Amino acid sequence: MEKISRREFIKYGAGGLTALVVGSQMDWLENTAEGAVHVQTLNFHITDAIKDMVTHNSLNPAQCYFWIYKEDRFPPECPGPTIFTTQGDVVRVVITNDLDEPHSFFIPGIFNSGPIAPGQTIKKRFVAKKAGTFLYYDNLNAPVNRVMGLHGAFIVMPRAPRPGHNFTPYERPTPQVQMLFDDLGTTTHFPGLSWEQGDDSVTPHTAPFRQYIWLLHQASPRLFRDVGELPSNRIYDRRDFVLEFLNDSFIATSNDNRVTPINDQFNHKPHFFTINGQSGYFSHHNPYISPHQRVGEPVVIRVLNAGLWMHSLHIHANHVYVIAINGRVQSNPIWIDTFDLYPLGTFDWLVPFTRPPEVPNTRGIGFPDPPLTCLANPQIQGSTPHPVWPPLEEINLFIPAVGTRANPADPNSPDISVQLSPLCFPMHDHNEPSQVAQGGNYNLGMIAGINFTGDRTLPGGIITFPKAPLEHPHNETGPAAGHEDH
Ligand SMILES: [Cu+2]
Repeated sequence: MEKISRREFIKYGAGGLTALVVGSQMDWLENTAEGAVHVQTLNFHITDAIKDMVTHNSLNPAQCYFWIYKEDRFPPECPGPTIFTTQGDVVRVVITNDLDEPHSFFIPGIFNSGPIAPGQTIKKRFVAKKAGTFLYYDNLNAPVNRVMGLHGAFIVMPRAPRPGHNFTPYERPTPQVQMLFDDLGTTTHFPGLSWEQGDDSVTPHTAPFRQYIWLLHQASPRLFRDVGELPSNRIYDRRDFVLEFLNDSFIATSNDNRVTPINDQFNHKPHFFTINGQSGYFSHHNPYISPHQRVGEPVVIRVLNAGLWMHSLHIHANHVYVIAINGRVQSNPIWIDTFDLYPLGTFDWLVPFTRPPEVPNTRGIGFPDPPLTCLANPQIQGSTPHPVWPPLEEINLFIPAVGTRANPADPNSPDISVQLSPLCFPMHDHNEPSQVAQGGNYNLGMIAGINFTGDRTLPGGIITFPKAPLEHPHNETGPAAGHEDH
């Protein structure tokens, strides 16, 4: 029987929306995974699915076949749901293998299901004995089963902070990482909140324990399809898989109708680069991927690489502290804006959410100092010299001007002005091929962002930047590539 017959169809990726909390309910759970489902047992089926990738539309079919961990309570998606738990909690798993070859569920240093035969269901329990950032994945026929999509993030929070100290993400932080978290919200360098502090008195409210998962992956539609279409008694050679994924000869894929013949075929290399299963616009604008916080609201970003390519993530607006690499809490948490991640690796970033450093302050970059004063802007009537922060001139700017119509001759056509608020900064991968999809443009690749929605460190109190009104849904301005309705 061809396994392809029972595949499920993924139309809209959830992109980090699918979070599960297992075990005891600790304080940190309250908001860290908003919308998360709280369960006592994980119910997984190992199955397959077809997914619309970022360039998919009626002119350019771009779908990809995956093997996935499908949790009973969620729609199918690659990666599997993010699982949050607390150190010491017992996690129960019920896993059924619906595919034609053995599969497994493996968390390094924590749990190994061993091979689960086709059609078999296993019931097991294990203890989440270490706090940290882990990949769960299928470690059989490595790396084929993992790269085909059988992976997800497993996050273990510590049960308590060290006595007399703030929470960190770890049971035994180094003194340096502990000091960093103790300094958040208590020093002039880091005014605002600590990591574990929320604030319900502001709108929108600020969650405690702000944390984000960036699970990186690469997808090859033709290679994954070929693996899926093998007869049920055969297993894809893992050496061939790696060689083809990394070294298949160059192919220019394009659906540009000025080129004949149109080459919309894929080779065995990856053509799609995803964060939590999303690319481009859809990851950059996903509130579960790109942090939206005010200055003074630090967040942790946990980054994992489930694929076979290395990535080098460059974040803007803030330098970040690398607080753990591959589970090792750092004794010298370096302050950087770009960091490499190799296959199966993880790192944790602390994003302090200080004032963006391009803002000129009396002492230089990033400090909560009095901002410098700029001259009057001759292009703005009535402009007078004013402090450069908060950036009122920028966030009150609309491009093009308010009242600009999509069709200038039709006063009823949509107003296409966009407010420059909140302040959005990009995160992109310096491994350049991952910036595109299908040989396409930059905005379809492995990107995310960081958004400044206000400032809680100003002498005059907390301000929240206006949210740009969405007056014109995309269907008024013509079809967008990808994710269109069928
Ligand atoms: Cu860069």
